[in-house]
Amino acid sequence: MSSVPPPDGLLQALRNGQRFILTGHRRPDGDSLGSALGLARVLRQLGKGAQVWNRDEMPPVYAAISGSDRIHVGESPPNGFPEGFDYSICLECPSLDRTGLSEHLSQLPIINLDHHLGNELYGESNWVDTGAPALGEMIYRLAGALGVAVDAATATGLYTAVMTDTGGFRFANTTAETFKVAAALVRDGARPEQVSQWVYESQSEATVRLLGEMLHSLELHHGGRIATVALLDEMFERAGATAADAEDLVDHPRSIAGVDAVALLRQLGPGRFKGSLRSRGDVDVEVIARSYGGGGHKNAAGFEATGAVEDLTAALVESLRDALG
Ligand SMILES: [Mn+2]
Repeated sequence: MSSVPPPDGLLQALRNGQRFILTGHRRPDGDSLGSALGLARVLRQLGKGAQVWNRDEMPPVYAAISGSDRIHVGESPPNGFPEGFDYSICLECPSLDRTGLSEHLSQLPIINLDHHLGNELYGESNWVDTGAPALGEMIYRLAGALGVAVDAATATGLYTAVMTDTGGFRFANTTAETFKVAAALVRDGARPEQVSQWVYESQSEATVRLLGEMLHSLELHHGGRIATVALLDEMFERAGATAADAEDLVDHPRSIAGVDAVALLRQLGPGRFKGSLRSRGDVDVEVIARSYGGGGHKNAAGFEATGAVEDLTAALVESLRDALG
């Protein structure tokens, strides 16, 4: 797929502006953080001021990326905003409200940089390349277009972005072009073993113990195509874990050969559960989540429900069986 080059208007805005505020989406991920911190460094190399501002705290695994300790976090603006800034740069946000900071950011002209389908082109300047595996890859090209040589710290941020958005170079968005960019970033100083250790091997002990608890509850249904798991209050207690430690555990049962759909019920209180559904390919779990008043995407959705865990599980297995056909 041929890539969309950065538009002239964007390059002009970045050259003309002196101080930039950069923000990503709520619940920041590796691509939004690595791209924002990378672009901030590129802008500083051009002699500009750049401040990253996110509505939500980042996951601690990204704390080692250079500059992450200087991100301004929360709803209230950093010092000097908006009068001391020329542009708001929104990264990885298909719509402005995904920042959680729309009212503040729209006080300045907006630059919109993204690779998601359905971007609403809400900026004064928009650069959206849906063929890019990660925004970090676009930022690398942008640095080149601005004539900035990427240093090791910048390369590390952008490598983190590309690695996480491709699931460690495993997802369908991983192309020959992705490896070319990754090779360039490694040449510029990113260290693959270091970044993968930060992202994939820096879990809390409580998370791994909670995984063990969850796997004890694993049951397979419908000829092994549906997996159900539960996380009950006593499991959190035994593992010494909190809700934050449970974040990505639902993805584990999907790694079983033959499993096409997963349901996790996580206890929120007496008789109250958060349901998380995951699926592969055409199996639509968003419809099921919506029937419980929740929502999400086709292959990843969630909801809240009350009842006994056994009854809720049985009902979900039935719905998933229908969805699988
Ligand atoms: Mn992304």
